[in-house]
Amino acid sequence: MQDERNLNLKEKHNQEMQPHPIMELLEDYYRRDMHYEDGHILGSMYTKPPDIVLQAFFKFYQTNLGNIGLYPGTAEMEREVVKFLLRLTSGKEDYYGHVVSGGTEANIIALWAARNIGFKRILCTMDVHFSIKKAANLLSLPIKEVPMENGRMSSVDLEKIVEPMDIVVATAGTTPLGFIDPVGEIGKICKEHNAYLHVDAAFGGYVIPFLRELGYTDKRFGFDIPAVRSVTIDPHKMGFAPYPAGGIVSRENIFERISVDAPYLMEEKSDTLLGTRQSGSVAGAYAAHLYFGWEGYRKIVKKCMNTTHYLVKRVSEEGFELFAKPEMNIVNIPVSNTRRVKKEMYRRGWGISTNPQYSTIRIVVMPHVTPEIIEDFLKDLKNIEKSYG
Ligand code: 0PR
Repeated sequence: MQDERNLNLKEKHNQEMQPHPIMELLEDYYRRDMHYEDGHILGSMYTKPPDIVLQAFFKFYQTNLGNIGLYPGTAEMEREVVKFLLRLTSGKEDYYGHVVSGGTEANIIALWAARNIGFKRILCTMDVHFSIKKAANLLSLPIKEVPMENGRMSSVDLEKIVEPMDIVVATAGTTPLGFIDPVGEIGKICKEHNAYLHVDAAFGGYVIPFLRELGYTDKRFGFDIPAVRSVTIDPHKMGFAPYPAGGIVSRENIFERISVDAPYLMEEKSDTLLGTRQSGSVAGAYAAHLYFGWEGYRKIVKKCMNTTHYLVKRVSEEGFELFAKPEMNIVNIPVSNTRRVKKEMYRRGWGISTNPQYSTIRIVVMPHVTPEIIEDFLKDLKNIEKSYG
């Protein structure tokens, strides 16, 4: 009897200790992926969130703000997250916003609402994120490219091109270079010509306010510029929230412009693009805001900028050029052949992205990109570039 009980306990223990066969199978797949913890992903605007943030995510991972009436608690957290986004974008507490699946959905919602208000054509630069092109295609809106000056939208050219009822998309923290379009000047032009101004600050929204406080810039990008009507700002980039957490905030209620009736739901309407919305990430974003706080985000931006400057210094010491002086924590290094370097670096375990239009590789200096990682990376990059002379 005693023996039998011991055996059962032992079996139970074994079961607890042994990974489930399904997990063993998944482990194989997991091993083939890259992981932020390894520090070798250098081309993404994401980093592993702190444990408490992941706990928050898993506590709420079955909530679905697509049926908001069932989840008043999560809905209130969404409002708290939006309040923080409004603080980052110099908005007022009674402005509008949603946590959505990412910058792509946020940009689509803004342009969808603008089109429904009556705006007719998109003006943006070549460096705008490709989600704007998706939105234009979905919404059957024509796009016209505004030339750039030093990698930023040229307000002189914008002034020549813009027409009433255009939608101007300015980017605060461009995907390829991390540059800030001159949103203040663009705003004046939009006001004069009755154009809608949307700002894509998906990445820069959690960076620029702190760059300002740290004295790196005096640029503005948010609602303190009167023409700005909506801003994309993503918690799952420099907000360190888990995917999927994009953000869209607006001065007027743009959401009622895209709202549809959903009579079978508790709240009987839907005013984002998606139906079901993974809302664990709303709790994740809220937890990240509580965990870091304003001061915490400023410290991280400071750390990322210090590492950015370290990278810039080491790049030139190692005999590489720098494509342009970084405006935030994105650095571009010219290479001989972007596609080959990306492939060769991947073979050596690095996840980098490239800007073929500038013949550069692009490093997003997230907190997991440390000086030690930079040293290893430069060693490999040097070897690859040397081997191709
Ligand atoms: N706006 C800007 C300025 C962006 O840089 C991005 C994405 C978006 C909008 C779209 O955001 P979602 O991807 O959330 O829809 N930029 C990221 C980047 O280039 C996308 C990304 C993320 C790419 C992780 C690769 C990756 O591994 O880093």
